[in-house]
Amino acid sequence: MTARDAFDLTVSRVIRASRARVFDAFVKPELLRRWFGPRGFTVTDATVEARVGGRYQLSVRARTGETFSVGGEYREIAAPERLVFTWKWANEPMSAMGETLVTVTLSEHHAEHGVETEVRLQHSGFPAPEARDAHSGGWNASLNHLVELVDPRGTAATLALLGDPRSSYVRTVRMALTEKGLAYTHESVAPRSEALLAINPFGRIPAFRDGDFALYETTAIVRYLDECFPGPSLLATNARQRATMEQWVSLINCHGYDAMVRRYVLQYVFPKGADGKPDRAVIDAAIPDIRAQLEVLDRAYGPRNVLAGDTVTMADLLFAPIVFYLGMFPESKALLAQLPNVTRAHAWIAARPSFRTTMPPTG
Ligand SMILES: N[C@@H](CCC(=O)N[C@@H](CS)C(=O)NCC(=O)O)C(=O)O
Repeated sequence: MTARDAFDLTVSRVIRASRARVFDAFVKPELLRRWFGPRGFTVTDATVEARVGGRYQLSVRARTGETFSVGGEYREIAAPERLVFTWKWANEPMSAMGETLVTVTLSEHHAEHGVETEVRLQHSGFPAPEARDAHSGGWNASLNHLVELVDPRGTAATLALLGDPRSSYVRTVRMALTEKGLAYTHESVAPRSEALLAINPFGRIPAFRDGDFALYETTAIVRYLDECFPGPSLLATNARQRATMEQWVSLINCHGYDAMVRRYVLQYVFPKGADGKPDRAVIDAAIPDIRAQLEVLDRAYGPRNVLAGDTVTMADLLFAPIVFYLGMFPESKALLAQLPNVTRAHAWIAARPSFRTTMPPTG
């Protein structure tokens, strides 16, 4: 490998769309506006003069309000297979790296499901490996966006959830995806399966992919979805409401899941006691903890149906799948019958499409 090779970046994707459609997305400003930039960024300006020697300029705004502009000149335009343009940032410190070159090559194949295009994007001439690496995330994230724009499956072409649908944590993420109105693919895989371990070395479900980007831990996934996609916010908006949401998220993750699911529900679902029966001692020890937690949550709800703020948040999405299971087993069912606020709030969230369409298989 030469020193020069080390400073080039190559990113590729196979997209279920024709080459002409993908090519258009690179040169038509109305399309560029819809995919250019990482998740959570908005294109504020896309000016394109698509001819050799013509110039382009793209500006994006981050959620923080910071804006970044990049521009350059077209060196080659061979529709629909090759596009070469220069690339120079207007903002410090990126502008210091000078002018680099982007070469996009598109090749079309006919696959079983229809036509597909392989996009190969080479960004070359970086003065240092750090500059090259700084562009990898941005291009990969932008190409995820591009896939969603041109692939008829939309976000389901990039967003994939892995995990057994009976898991309460998997259901939390499914509910979040539904609340945000996002299409996704769902692969029902068991904890510690090979597919799972490829993303999460701890083998727990759920795991998640957004194109090349892989993630695990439920709250991290929900936060990512919330930050990167439009749709209603699942994280309460003002400081006190958000902190209250965090309090319940933390309580459910650190104590609630342990008592209600691990030490109780799972004793019924995967009995480990004598004669293949639930272990009575484990269940009896969990009940007082569950009662104490549910009583606190019942008071927290008061007359409201959500745990923080005025709308559904990640705290409700974590709790609802657990309450669903508590309603199935005798001791917790009896406890819920004494807790009118938890019961009412659960009935409210259970009527939402995000809950109804994510029912786990029973049995
Ligand atoms: N902290 C993790 C917990 C995930 C978790 O415990 N998932 C359960 C299923 S609900 C699991 O994978 N259990 C199998 C195991 O612990 O080996 C998250 O928030 O995603």
